[in-house]
Amino acid sequence: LLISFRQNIVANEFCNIDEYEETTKKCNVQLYYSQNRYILYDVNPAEGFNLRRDVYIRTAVFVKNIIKQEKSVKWHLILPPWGNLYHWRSKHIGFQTQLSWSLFFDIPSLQKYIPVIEMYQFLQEYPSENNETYLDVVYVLQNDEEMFKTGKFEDKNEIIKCNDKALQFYKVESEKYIGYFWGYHNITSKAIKCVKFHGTMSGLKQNLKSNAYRSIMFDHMEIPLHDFYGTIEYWKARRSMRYNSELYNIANEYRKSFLNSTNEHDKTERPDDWTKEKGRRNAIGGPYLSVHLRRHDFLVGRSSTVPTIASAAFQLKNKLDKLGLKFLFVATDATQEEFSELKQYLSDYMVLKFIPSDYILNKFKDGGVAIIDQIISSYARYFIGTQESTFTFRIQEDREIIGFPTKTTFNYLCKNAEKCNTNGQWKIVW
Ligand code: GFB
Repeated sequence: LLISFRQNIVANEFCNIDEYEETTKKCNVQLYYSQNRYILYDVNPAEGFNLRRDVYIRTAVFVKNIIKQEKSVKWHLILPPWGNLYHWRSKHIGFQTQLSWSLFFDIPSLQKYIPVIEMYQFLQEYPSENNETYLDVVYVLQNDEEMFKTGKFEDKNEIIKCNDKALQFYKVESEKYIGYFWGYHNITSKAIKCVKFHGTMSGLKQNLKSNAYRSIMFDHMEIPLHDFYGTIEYWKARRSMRYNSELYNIANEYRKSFLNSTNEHDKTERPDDWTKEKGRRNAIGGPYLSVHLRRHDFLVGRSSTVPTIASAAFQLKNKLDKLGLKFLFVATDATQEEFSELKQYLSDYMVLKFIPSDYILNKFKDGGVAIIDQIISSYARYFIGTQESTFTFRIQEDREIIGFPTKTTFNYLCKNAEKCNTNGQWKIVW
């Protein structure tokens, strides 16, 4: 049946021009009897943890739409292992590569939004040949530099000749390309296609070709934008990103022990199941102010908005006094010297930061410690963030979900103590 069908399809609806082979006059597609289809993706190596979390949301909403539109096959999204991130600098805990999503997130919660699978599970269930997993195709998405030069932007999804020198994938034999593939040496691809892309996620639908490909990978998935940012669907995907329950437990223990904060007291109790959670604005939060004090590369890259430690201390002191609070929780990537300097300026207050035990750091790595900082910050009575930091944005989203009044959330440190122009308020939609 497969053979006769393949012979009969010549440049018909199943056969796109790039799959039609002139020599054989046949369509170079394979039909699969299994209904499972797998979407994989990776992100530009330079991007940080919290932008990657946003790329997941874009992709998850895309997959949700595909599932609704194409019901004849079973779509799965493969969670790209975490690793090699520029900001994950703790050296003594070994390599921070190929970390599974379950270390940071609650997989059953993610699965209540779309069918997701960890990479190691995909490698177990996907057919392999000689212990090698062959993806059917990798689309390497690229920005259209011309549009950035001219400033004329229009949607584009065009297969172009790959610039082999810039390409991170190498042909080793016919229908076999090797590349980084999250550090897995046993993953290869049968085809690599370079795509000049501009537009939103839904523009990728035409690349899926579920009748031809069973596994489709998109590299540089940060390039397609949200179809609609901040919609109910966006927030559903965001709400499904509950953290690993152990990270909540560590953060809750810290809140209770050092900040006199519990969910019962603070009116921040939530159902275990995110789909049962309802919109509200009456969360009170623990009796502390929290700040995300972003330093490090922001001191150079964002010098026009990042305050000095002295100025940050001044702004925080004002707010602590206004709110009548004595406790300040600091989430920060500041050096110990910078933190000590801040404490000196604020010696009349209890200034705290979370210091992980060796056990916690070894187990949950820099990514897990960052999430613990984010959780503690998200339960504070009042939060002040750093402008333009995606780390701050994720805390604000968590506070929106928990149910705080917006005025306690969308606040930023300014370069100087005067009021400054800050980003918009991305309020939750239920
Ligand atoms: O997550 P991220 O992309 O947020 O990068 P931005 C910041 C990383 O630094 C976090 C660490 O993922 C953490 O590893 N970090 C920052 C922190 N603040 C804290 C904190 O309060 N606590 C802990 N534990 N860790 C992006 C950069 O940063 O900004 C890009 O990733 C680029 O490279 C862009 O520079 C402008 O959005 O703040």
